[in-house]
Amino acid sequence: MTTEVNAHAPSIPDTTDGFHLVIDALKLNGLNTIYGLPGIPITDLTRMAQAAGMRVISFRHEQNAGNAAAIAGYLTQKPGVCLTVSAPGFLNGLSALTNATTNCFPMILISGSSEREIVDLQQGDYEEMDQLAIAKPLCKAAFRVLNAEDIGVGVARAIRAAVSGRPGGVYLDLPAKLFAQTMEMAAAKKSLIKVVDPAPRQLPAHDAITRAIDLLKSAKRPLILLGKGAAYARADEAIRALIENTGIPYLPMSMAKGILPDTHAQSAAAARSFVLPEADVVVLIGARLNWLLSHGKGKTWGRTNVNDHKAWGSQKYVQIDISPTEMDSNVAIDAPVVGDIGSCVSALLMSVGSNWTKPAAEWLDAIDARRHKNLAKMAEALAKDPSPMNFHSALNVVRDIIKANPEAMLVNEGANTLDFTRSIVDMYQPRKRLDVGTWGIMGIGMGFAVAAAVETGHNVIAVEGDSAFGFSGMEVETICRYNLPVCVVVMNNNGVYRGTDVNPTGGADVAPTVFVKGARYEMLMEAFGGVGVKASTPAELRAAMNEAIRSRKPTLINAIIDETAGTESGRITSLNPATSKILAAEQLAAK
Ligand code: FYN
Ligand code: ADP
Ligand code: MG
Repeated sequence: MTTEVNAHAPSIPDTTDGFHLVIDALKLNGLNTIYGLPGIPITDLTRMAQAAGMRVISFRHEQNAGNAAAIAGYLTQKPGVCLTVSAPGFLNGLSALTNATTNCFPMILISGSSEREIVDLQQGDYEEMDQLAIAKPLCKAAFRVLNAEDIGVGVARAIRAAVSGRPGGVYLDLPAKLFAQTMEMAAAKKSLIKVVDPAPRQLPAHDAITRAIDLLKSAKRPLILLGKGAAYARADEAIRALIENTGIPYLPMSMAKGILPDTHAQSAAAARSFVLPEADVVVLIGARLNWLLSHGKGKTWGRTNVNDHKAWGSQKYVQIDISPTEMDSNVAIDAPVVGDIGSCVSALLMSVGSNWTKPAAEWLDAIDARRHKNLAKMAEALAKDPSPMNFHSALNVVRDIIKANPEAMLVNEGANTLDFTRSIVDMYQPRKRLDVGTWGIMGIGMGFAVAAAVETGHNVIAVEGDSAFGFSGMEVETICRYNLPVCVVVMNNNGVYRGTDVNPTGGADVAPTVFVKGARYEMLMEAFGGVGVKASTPAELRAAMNEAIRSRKPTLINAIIDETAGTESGRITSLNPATSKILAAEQLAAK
């Protein structure tokens, strides 16, 4: 049984209903945008939300709406709201909710659900599913509201759970019956909660700061590692001051690029594989020692030989994080600093003062040498103009465009497309680079692009592998429908990783990694009234991108890349068991 209410039905004076209470509760807390997809039982909720002045952005698939909500949360520090129908719509939104939780993005997935009485007895309701139970292990918190008078509390709890402490995804289950429940207006108003201080500052303990400073003073080869938690925290000025006042080199994780401009003299990004094993004290700021940092172990950190000076335990860590249980999750953390990044970095900064002894020239010079070597190598690769284009020659254009338009948002996914873009395209401002994050998820592209445009109003450039684009490509209709300034660049090399695999049996099916050759992705955008361009040279790509930035029209550029360009899994080939086996066999054969 479901309840659909006519949005235009006359309401009884001095009463309100569940629909309006949900809307009022969200608006009261400054949540004025919904990313979603209408259907039973929330169609009228989307209509009424729009009628009440909320921005309702409708998608073609809930996963993309969910990804939009998640990145809206990252960009605004307010939970992004995704609204879906029951069971299948809910499940479609769930991967985005889980990804948000993994990445520490605050979002609330609100799903309508079928009738509890029927679902719990498994009597076969329309879209029957125990959504709350399914969501629980996949997000930070999950709540259900059964009575209209509890909507205020439900929304307040969802907001606090999403943004306080370590941010994450929250599920809010709203059964269909709730929406039609009525309440007397005065009581209804009183039941709503405007959340005061939803993400309270968490000050670090004084002794934690002293311990961290003492360790840092003992360092000969210190390094600061910035993660996306640091970008999220919006402590840009304090972080910059800490880095510049101490003179310590820093390495940005992918989405932390731009907190300081990538061209900053202290950036060690181009000397990554040198600084990680060589540093003796590493300060992690909003970055976890997960797979992206090889868990603080192994070759990446120089730990190959237990007898050398870089053996286990010789590298020391300061970790700044809001989550106390993050400490020691992979290696021992010698100086944990638990608190919000703004407060922690400011406290460190006070102790650093103005006459901190800069790291030894020997350390800085060694980094500079490695950095300049890599920069020169990069410059050489970028200067080439092969035909067809390769990743370098195409991304060199994107690099120039971002340099000229540093306020533009850059969305990036794929394998080679992701890895090459990360190292080739310099970022100049914080929170401009939005990518696959902690999970290496594909499919965030168009959802992130829509939300980046909606939340910031800036031009959005989405650099997409041809495979990655396929996961959310239908949302180009959404981009056209809302006339968003999004320029999608599809790096088209005819397949997953590359387009050259062949079916070893000689059968009619192409290899699993190969797509239709010569696909006309640009026509997808044209189908909905946007601009489509096929670009086979850097000059064509540059002209099309410049025009997209100028016109702010929805644009898709099909950038034709050499189909032999690209390696299996980009720079993370070693994580692919089959490939590493083949590589090992090849290496053995070569010996
Ligand atoms: C970096 N580098 C540069 C520059 N920036 N050289 C010149 N100029 C510039 N500006 C160098 C850097 O020193 C490295 O060389 C190399 O380029 C790569 O740098 P990057 O990208 O920072 O480092 P790396 O090794 O790729 O980083 C590891 C990683 C990253 C795991 C953090 O790969 C990552 O975020 N991966 C996500 C992958 C993913 O999720 N894929 C989606 C699934 S794909 P050296 O120092 O010489 O090593 C499914 O198949
Ligand atoms: P990256 O992938 O860029 O290394 P991670 O997602 O691994 O970044 O790490 C982000 C970290 O930042 C998480 O451990 C999270 O708890 C932390 N974090 C997020 N927001 C804040 C904040 N405001 N203050 C302190 N720590 C935060
Ligand atoms: Mg490809």
